Amino acid sequence: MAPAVTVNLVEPTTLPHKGGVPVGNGKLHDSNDVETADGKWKDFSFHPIRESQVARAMARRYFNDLDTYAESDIVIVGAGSCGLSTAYTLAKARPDLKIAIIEASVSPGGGAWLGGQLFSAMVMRKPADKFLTEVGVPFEDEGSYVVVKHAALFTSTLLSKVLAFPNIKLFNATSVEDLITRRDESGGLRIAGVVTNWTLVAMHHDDQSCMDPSTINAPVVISTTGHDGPFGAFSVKRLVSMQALEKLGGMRGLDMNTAEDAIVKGTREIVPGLIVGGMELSEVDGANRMGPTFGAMALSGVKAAEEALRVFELRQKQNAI
Ligand code: AHZ
Repeated sequence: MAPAVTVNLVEPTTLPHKGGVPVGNGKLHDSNDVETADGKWKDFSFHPIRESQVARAMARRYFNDLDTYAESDIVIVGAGSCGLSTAYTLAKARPDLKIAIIEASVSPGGGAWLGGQLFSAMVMRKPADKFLTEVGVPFEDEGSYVVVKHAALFTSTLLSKVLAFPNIKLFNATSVEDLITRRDESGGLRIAGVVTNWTLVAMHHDDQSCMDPSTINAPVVISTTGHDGPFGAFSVKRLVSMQALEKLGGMRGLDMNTAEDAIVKGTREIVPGLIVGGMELSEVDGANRMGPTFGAMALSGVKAAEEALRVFELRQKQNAI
């Protein structure tokens, strides 16, 4: 007969945000800790677990997060270099705000895992080095620009900081499929949240029916979905199709000097409730692309956070109804 599995139940505590679910206290057994196993791996075993504990540990937290963030303060669409820089700046400035990041891909980071082409190093022109110092990413100083030895070091460091904020939830493998809209008394359009679906579901709308989406209400949405492509420039293309923008300017050819300044300076609220940053903005303004220099993505994120906080109280009041 198989030996009975004995399960150690741990003292419940709660997650930092409201309505938290119980989590373990993280204490290890002293009998088979990794330190004491040194040289005695034959006797080593993991603490016992029942499969349902694993399933519940994941499901309970995920559904609690869906519940908690169904009303968010700010939604960031896209977790590329601009979206992650926005999230870091916002969460640090306003730990009281609930910030949801929706990322279509399983892996957050967008195009920032490589520097350019398939090269490793990431180049940022000054003064974007200030953002690297703030986040704790080491770099080589080359005078007017700095070089991070691997783009993945930038993205993994920034991502780890972003995910550590208790007021941020990243929903990856989740796509924004539409925008929630409201009309004010004079008929003006305002963005009031996002319509979401699991990306794998979103990819099968053509061959499966009855796969309606879900929603997140928020007074401010920040869209950073990159330049046009299968998933890119999502929100601004939707603004055109709902006739809230007449047309897109279309991203222009590469000019590093012009492009980076234009993206940072132009990061703004395009329609009430929707701020656009990063390369998505190049499609609205007809700005140049900059290719493999990433300073504008970091500082557009900083500007997007500033713009969001500038309009937040007003949009929150308008969104109360
Ligand atoms: O998966 C996309 C990527 O991670 C995500 N995304 C796109 N559409 C989405 C949707 N719902 C949820 N509907 C969506 N997520 O958005 C992220 C965009 O990241 P990115 O790296 O493509 O854009 P960015 O603006 O943060 O950085 C652009 C980097 C570039 S492109 C460029 C050039 O072509 O010249 N130069 C630079 C520095």
